Amino acid sequence: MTEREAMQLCLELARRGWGRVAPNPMVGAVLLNDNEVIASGYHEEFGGPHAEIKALQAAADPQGSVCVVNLEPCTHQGKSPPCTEALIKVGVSRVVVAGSDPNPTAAGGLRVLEEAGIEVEVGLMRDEAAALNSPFLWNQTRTDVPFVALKLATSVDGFIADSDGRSRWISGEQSREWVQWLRAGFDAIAVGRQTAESDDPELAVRGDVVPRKHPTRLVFTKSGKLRPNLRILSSVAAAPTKIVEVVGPAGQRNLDPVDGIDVISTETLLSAFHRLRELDIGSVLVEGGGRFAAELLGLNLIDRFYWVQAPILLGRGVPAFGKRAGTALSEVENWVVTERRALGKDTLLVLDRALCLQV
Ligand code: AOF
Ligand code: ZN
Repeated sequence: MTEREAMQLCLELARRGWGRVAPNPMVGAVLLNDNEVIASGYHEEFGGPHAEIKALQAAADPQGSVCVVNLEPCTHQGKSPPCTEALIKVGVSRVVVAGSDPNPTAAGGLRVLEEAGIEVEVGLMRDEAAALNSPFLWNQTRTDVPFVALKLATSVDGFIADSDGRSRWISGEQSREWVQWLRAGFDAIAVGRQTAESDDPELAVRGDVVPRKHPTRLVFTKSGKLRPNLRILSSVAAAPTKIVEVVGPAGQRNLDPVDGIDVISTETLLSAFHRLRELDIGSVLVEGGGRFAAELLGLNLIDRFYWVQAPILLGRGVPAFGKRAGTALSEVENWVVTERRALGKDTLLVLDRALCLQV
């Protein structure tokens, strides 16, 4: 196996930490000896051993091997001793990393390794590794708003619901299963009032990945009104739930209190996202609807799209994005395709804002 293939394997292993390691990054490590994999490991649980330690523990004789890992090994005494120390102690000959660690507490590993006489290479599959850990990287530098991803399932002609407002089911079964996996990795899942009322989703996580913490369910409302018998509001024991009421400059609160549900009242939608970040919500998955999505886009708050395209044409219906200001083609922002694959009969496209990948 080449070092590049080993890095690819690191990313696949790292991804197994989805839903379990946040706010830590997802990290995988592979030890190579003469281009043969002698051991591998990944960061499995928040607070648990780091990827390099798991790989070293799994190796019979790691001395002289090459350690391939998608994040700079840490230097800090955290919940476990520093990975750099462990790598130096067993005498690995070379360390290949995808990108450096922007967390000031853990950073500096590459220099420490070099000073110990270990050959170091940085940058192999940097973009792929950055895309994997965008929410982590975002939260290291941006402490004002969470990382926000928008998930949308549309017809080929760009509708999220038919002309009667029905959206069940545009996407196929496999896509819906994948959404369960996706939700598990976010701190919060959000919908606008209209979607909460027309789809009445529970926003639960019922997939194979049991999240370390169930994502907080968020319903955004501007009018302050919310039908009281919604499934989200009547299943508050199932998951943390908050209503975000954007009250505007007049500041009038309209919402009747609902048992077991926190209400966040803010003047603007942007200040609501500031408030969420203050509450330690570092990543939000927005699941609709079109108007809410358009508003978030208008505020430049969306960092990632998960777009599921179903092979159907509706002709008329609810557009994926409500009214937005136009942009000339010459001035348009280019998004980076970080994933493109089939989900059964549907097609998944993941787009990241270019700035999220600059690390
Ligand atoms: C690594 N390998 O597998 C991971 C690293 O709280 P701790 O002690 O687990 O440290 C968490 C920090 O360590 C995290 O914020 C990030 O900077 C780094 N993560 N480093 O060498 C790993 N998960
Ligand atoms: Zn470490």
